[in-house]
Amino acid sequence: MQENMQPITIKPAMSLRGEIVVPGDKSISHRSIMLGSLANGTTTIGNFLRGEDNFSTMGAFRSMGVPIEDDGRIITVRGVGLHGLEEPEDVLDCGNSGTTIRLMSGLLSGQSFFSVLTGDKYLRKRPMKRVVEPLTKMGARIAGRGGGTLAPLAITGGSLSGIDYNSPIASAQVKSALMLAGLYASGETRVTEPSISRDHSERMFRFFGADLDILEKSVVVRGGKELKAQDIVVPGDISSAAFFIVAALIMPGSELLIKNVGVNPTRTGVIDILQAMGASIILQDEREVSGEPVADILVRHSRLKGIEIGGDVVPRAIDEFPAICVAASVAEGRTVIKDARELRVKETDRIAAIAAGLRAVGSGDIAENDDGMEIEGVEQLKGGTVESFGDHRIAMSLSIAALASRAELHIDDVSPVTTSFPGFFDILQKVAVR
Ligand code: SPQ
Repeated sequence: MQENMQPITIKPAMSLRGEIVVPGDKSISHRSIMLGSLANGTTTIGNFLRGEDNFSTMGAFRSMGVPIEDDGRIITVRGVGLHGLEEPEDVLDCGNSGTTIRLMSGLLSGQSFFSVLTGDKYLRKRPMKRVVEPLTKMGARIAGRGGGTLAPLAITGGSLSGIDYNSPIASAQVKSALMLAGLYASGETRVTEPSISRDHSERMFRFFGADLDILEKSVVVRGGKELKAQDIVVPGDISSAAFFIVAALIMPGSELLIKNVGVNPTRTGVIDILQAMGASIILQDEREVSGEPVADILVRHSRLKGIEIGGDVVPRAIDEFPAICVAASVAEGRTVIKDARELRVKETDRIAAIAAGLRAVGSGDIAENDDGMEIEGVEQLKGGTVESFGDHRIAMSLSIAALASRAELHIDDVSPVTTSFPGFFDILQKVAVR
């Protein structure tokens, strides 16, 4: 076994019952540190996600001279203004976080100093050309392994010019990298996507007073306008809630209330997909917090059926596919997932990883395609031994599959769970009825 691996054995449960709160949204937590650092004045962040990925972002800004304090409840960011970042003394370590490295590459391209971004062995395999190429068109000077396509990325900051970029993929990371570069560019920076990806950057740019237009599938940023510090409360992460939503749906007798979850329409694809499969999911007390829609989510056990999933809903549910695949593995009939090639370039190849995991626990027939997969549902999974492939979402998806299995399940390593969901196993323990 490798050092620091954390194996676990999970026993089946009868149902999930009770009320839970999931930690703050990972995407919004990243962006709150970034914009808080670039703003003038003091930003406070409540319900910040204290996950490894967000600590990577926090560490990077601290290394560039931004005072960031954490009193255990509120994060206080003493913004240094658009032009107040300092050259970091060392390489910036983004750990496992694609969001950190890609968004930072946009931001750092517009600074007046040199910086290097790197990450763990998984991040160093993930494609960076998607940000390096358009940033280079804006005038950025970025060198990296593989001809500038892989981290480490070395960035010589300088002056940038706005571009009109048609992104070939729906990616919030590409869009946000260009938006951050756009804050420093002359003229307008326009990004258009084939379908809309999560719009947390757009919402937060507006919240901090940036000069931007939000159009249907495009965003336009005009640089130079100073940002104003804000008090932010981060909603619960729907991507974290998704594991418990699926677990409650597939275990007879379950009824679970998940309080305070972000239900931004660019993130609720998982709810739409599961409802189309027959899920009982009800949004209660819908409200708005810090420019983001929030609700409580009531989930009851439901008999699910296989469906076809593809098109615009895919980017709206991209991180929830491992959990959706678990739901599909016990649904009646066949589920077909298309247009989801992006799953192949996440923390791991999530199509291959979840297919391997589900096969190992006795799923029905699974066919892997280039851009998705087909899953034949079975009555019940069997349990067994599986691998997480170093991916937090694979580890948590297989953990919920374990609850609904006939026999116990061994997972080789659940240490990656702290990337996005510290406390996951405590909550699981609290609501699982055995
Ligand atoms: O940050 P990272 O490692 O890329 O995290 C993931 C995840 O599962 O937590 C993807 F692996 O979420 C991305 C998401 O898939 C977070 C994100 C964001 O905050 O902007 C956008 C999505 O990625 P992309 O590539 O579609 O832009």
